[in-house]
Amino acid sequence: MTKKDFILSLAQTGAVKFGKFILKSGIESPFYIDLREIVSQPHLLRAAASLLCEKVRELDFTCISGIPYTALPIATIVADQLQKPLVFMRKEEKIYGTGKNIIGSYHKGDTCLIIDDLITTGESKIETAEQMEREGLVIKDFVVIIDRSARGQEELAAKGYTLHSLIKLKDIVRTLKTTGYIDSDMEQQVLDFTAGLASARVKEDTDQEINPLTRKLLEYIQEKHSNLVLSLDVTNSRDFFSILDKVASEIIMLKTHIDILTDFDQDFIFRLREYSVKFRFLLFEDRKFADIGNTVRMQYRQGIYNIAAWADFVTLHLIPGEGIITGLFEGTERRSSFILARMSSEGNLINETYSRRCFEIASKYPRYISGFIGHGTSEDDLRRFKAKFPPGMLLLVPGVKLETGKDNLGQQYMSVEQAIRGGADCVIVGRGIYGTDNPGKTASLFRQKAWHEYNKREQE
Ligand code: 5BU
Repeated sequence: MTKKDFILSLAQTGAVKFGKFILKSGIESPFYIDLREIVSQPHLLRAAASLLCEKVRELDFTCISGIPYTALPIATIVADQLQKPLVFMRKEEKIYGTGKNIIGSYHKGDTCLIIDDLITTGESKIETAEQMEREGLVIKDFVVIIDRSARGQEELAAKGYTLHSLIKLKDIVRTLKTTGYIDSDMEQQVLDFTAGLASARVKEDTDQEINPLTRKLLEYIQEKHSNLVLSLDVTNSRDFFSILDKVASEIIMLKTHIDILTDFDQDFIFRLREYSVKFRFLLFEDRKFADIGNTVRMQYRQGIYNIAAWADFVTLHLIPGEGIITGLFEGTERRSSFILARMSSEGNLINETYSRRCFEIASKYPRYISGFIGHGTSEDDLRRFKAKFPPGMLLLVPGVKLETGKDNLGQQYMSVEQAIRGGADCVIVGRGIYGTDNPGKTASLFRQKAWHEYNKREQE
């Protein structure tokens, strides 16, 4: 099948449509492309694979991969036609961190060609390439059926990857216009739309409800020139306040695990509040609630710790579903939370789908949620994670030290610079500060490094 016939068939089967379509972002588009349909049309599937084979024949690769789901059956046919091994990444089960994520066999250092159906932005392609590289493959080239992106090729090139495409959006409209399938008005609308998207900057959502505690935290950051959250994980109040004395002026929030204290009493909370008022920092109990709404409500508002009475923020898992949010916060005043959208510990079970669901749910409760706890395998990985946040949400990164590394119980550390450059609004540091001989001086160093990077980032 020729490229022209292939384009016509795409329009005839409805894989490419023209009209008015509301995209996920809320923007109205004059066209819509969904190539999933071709997997059920044997002649199109074969045509796509043959055209791809011609395109990639001269490239240098030892194995082939298709990005699930649509590109996977296509890549299978290409691999068969070129007699090359097929490997592919698990889709929804991608475990952040380590884990065997590739199906099929290969040798470390093999070069893999990645096939996908579409490219809209280069972002998800880069993410896939980096994940495969972490598993030991070398990625040089991508080939897609349709390139409808404004800058995908440049974005990939900036990371050292080459994008090849069978068809560009303008080939589609040109072919369909010359064959009378669409008129010149529609052709122009599509071209204008893509040109507009290329230059459009994401609009700030000004109507958005700003969480008062988010605002307070941002004020403290500016006022104290600090993005530092101290995780003061010591087990007696004498050590606790002796360290706090030295670091209180450096931090904008104090993170506690209140249940590790061996001598907890009401006086402890009284003193804690005095410090937080005097030194202007917020209180953050890292309770990691994870039960049904009715239980977390009691855990939060009753019991000897009575967390709701003093903690500005708490952490929670969304594993029980949305009920945990209303259970915790309905009827409370000025209380907020951070959702665990990723964890810093090695081999944790959080995957991309889970993180994405956290973002979707959190976006419905801006009154009770200030942001997410997250971590990354690199600065870029963290940046891409944060790019998916709903507007106005903050990123706090634990597992931070001056240098990268690990402890012997699976904790993984990013450096302060990596965390802030990757988008952290605050870094959470525990042993990196309280475990040193001079916590005051170390806290000051962390604060200065983080603040320096934060300013550089915000000015870019
Ligand atoms: P560290 O001493 O800097 O490793 O302590 C980190 C703190 O952050 C500690 O209190 C953990 O319970 C907390 N933490 C974390 O390390 N990683 C996570 O993903 C989350 C919390 Br959530």
